Amino acid sequence: SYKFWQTQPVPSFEDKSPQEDGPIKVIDIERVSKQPPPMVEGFEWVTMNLEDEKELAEVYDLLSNHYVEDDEAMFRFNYSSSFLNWALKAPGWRKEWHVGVRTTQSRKLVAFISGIPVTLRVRNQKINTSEINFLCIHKKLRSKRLAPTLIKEITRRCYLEGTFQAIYTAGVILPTPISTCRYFHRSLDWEKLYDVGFSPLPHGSTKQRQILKYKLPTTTATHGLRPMQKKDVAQVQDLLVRYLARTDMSQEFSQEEVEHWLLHTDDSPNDQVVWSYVVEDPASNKVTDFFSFYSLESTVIRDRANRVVKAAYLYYYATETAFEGEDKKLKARLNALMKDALILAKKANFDVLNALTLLDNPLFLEEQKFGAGDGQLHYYLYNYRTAPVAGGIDGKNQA
Ligand code: YNC
Ligand code: MG
Repeated sequence: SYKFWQTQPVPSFEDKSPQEDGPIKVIDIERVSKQPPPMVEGFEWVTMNLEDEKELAEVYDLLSNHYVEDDEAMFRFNYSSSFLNWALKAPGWRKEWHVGVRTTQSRKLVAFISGIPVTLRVRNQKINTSEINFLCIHKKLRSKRLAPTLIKEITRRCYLEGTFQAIYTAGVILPTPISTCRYFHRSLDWEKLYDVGFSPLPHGSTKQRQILKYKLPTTTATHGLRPMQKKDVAQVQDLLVRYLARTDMSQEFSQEEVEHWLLHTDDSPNDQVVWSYVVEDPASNKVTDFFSFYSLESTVIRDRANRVVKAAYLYYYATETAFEGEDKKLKARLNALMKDALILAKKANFDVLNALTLLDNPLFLEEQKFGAGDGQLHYYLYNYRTAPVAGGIDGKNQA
């Protein structure tokens, strides 16, 4: 019955599509509490300092043991420390939006929630938002209404900085999704996925036939395809912003953000988070296309051998063919690019490439042998009313 959510500035399930887009509630900063809400006896609020390796490792440990699992509790996301560095220290990040809860006695981190600043475009409006992610409560503290307290505290901290809207995703249904995507999976190492229980053997098929089905060429086919470099940032940003403008809702990227999200490198090169490639026309030196994917492993929970599923997630991409107004040409180009993305992900040793039903993905999912998963991802806005949207958002907030 959504005891907490019905008190929040979000549309209820019954609400009609609004006449006009805009905030649900006007916030007066003067009236926002300067104090956090009371914490349960024995626990305290903390601001995490993720520049400190030890504190980053504490967030990593909490999430790797207690974050999102599938419905059967077979797999759990294992966001790496370099992923957290990437996702939580995006341009404009604030330490106050990395909120933790510790036990007073032992100082153990038992809960976390985060936000990063994002300029969101909803149709033709640009909104200053906080992207909320990594809400996590230790398994022993579940169902004690701690989640609403964490949400209220991150809300207070956003309001204090003059950010009155937020975007977030969840696998669960809350009032009220503005968009819903489905997960699709493309096997790269079918046998491994079968062995760990991720992929079933379809009725009437054989292991050999499944392996053959997903076999890929060893080299890419697109002329002019190469890893993205810093010199490409301006062209990629221009292409991406134009490409995303075709959707109802997307992040509005600055050049600094494109560099961060597509070219991030961490101290340890073994922990690469994001892979980005461009297609450069050799005649004009123009970047005509790009695509990217990021790495997010899942722990196989009850596996004796402690294996992980090495998953790549399709991230942003764009192509000039999108502006030529020929659907067939766009479809063919995207299929060529995505086939190369699969080849490169396979080369980088990933077991599977995952994608959501957003952007132009429906144009290639089937042809590239992606299969529908059981997971859904619902998108939400906090304190903003708008009609349902077709998404151009990235789904990086996996849940
Ligand atoms: C969820 N995922 O409905 P009602 S996604 C939001 N997002 O409230 P309790 C959630 N709300 O129904 P538990 C939620 N899941 O009574 C549950 N809720 O109104 C609501 N799992 O609280 C739920 N991470 O503390 C109910 O539940 C209330 O102990 C119940 O804690 C929940 O990061 C949770 O899936 C999810 O760690 C923390 O189960 C816990 O079960 C857990 O009794 C594993 O809570 C990890 C997991 C969630 C990943 C994510 C996005 C979070 C968005 C939060 C909303 C942000 C709003 C915008 C704020 C900024 C505003 C500005 C400006
Ligand atoms: Mg709780």
